[in-house]
Amino acid sequence: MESIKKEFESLINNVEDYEQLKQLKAKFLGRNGSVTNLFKKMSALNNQEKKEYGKKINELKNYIEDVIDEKYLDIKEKIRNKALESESVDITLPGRRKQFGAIHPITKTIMEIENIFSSLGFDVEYGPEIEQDMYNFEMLNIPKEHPARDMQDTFYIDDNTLLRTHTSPTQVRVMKHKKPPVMFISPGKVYRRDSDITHSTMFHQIEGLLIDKNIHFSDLKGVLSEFLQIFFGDVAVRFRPSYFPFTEPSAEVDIECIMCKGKGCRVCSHTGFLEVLGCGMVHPNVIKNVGYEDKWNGFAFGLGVERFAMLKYGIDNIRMFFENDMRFLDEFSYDAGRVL
Ligand code: 2NL
Repeated sequence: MESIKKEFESLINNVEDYEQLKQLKAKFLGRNGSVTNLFKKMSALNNQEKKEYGKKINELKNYIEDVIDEKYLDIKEKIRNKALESESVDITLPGRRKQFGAIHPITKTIMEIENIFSSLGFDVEYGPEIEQDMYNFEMLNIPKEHPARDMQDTFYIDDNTLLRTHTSPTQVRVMKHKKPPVMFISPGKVYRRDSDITHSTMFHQIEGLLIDKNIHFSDLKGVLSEFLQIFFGDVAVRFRPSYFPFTEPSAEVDIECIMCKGKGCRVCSHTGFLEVLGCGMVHPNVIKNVGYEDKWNGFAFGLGVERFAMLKYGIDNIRMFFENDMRFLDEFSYDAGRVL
C-alpha cells in the first residue's frame, strides 16, 4: 500500500489535463486498478485480518479519490484562468450604441419649409417629374426660342416629353383643375443639364403660388420676408428687380449673409448678401393660359432646396447630398447631438 501511495503521489504531480487525470484514475481505481486489485486479495484473509486490511485499503482509496477531486478542480480553474487571459474584455472601450436612422438633410429642409408655409395657410401639391413641353414651357409664357428650351439645357425624352426643369408645371396642373383662390407650394425633384460644385443635374425645388383678387407686390414681400426670417432667423431681406418670363414684375430676393452677418466674406463674394429666391407677380398670360378670368391675380416664387440646406447647415459642396456617406448623413440623425 505504501508503494502504491508513493507511485500515485509521484504520478499525480505530472497530470496537466482531464485526459491524463482520467487515465490515472483508471490505473489506481479502475476495474483492473492497483487499489481495486488489493480488495480482490482479501478473500484469502480471516475475518479479523479482513477488517484491519479492508479499513486500510478504504483509507487509501478515499485518499486517492480526494486528491483526484482536488486535481480536477485545479485543472478546471487553470482552464478558466487561461480563457480569462486570452478572451479578456477591454472595459475602457465605449459601449455599442443603438444606430438611429436619420432623415436626409434635403428631406429635412423640405419638411421645415413645408411646415412654415403650412403655418401661413399654404397647401402642399405634388406633380410628375416627366412632363410635357406644354406644361413645362408653353403655358408658362416661355417663348419657343428661350435658351432654357434648348437641348443643351433640358433633358428631352422626345419632342414633347421632358424631365421637368422646375416645379411650375405642377402649379399649372393644379390651376387647370382647381378654381381660384388657390395658395400652395409644390416641392420636388427637377432636372437640368448642368453640373459643377454648386449645380447638380437633379436637384430639388420648391415653388409657391398664391392667386386671389387684389393681390399686391406688398403681399409677396410680406409672405417671403416672414418665411425667410422664420427659416434663417432674424435676418435682413432685400428685393432686387429681375426678369422671368412667367412673372411681371419679377424680383430676386437676398438675405443678409448668414456666415459674416453682412460684413462681407467668401460665401457672399464680399457683397454682404446672399441670393436665395426668385419671385414676382404672376404674368397675365399665365393667368389666361390656365383659364382663369382676368379679375384674378397673384404672386409666385421659386427656391432651390439644396442652396437653402447648404446655407442653413454650412455645407460647401452640393455633392455631399448625393454621395450618401454615412459620416455625413449621421450628422443629421436623431442621435447626432449625443454627449459621450
Ligand atoms: C428661381 C425662380 C420662380 C416662379 C418661379 C411661377 C410659377 C407659376 C407662375 C409664375 Cl405657375 N411663376 N414660379 C416665379 C418666379 C420665380 O423661380 O430662381 N427659382 C429657383
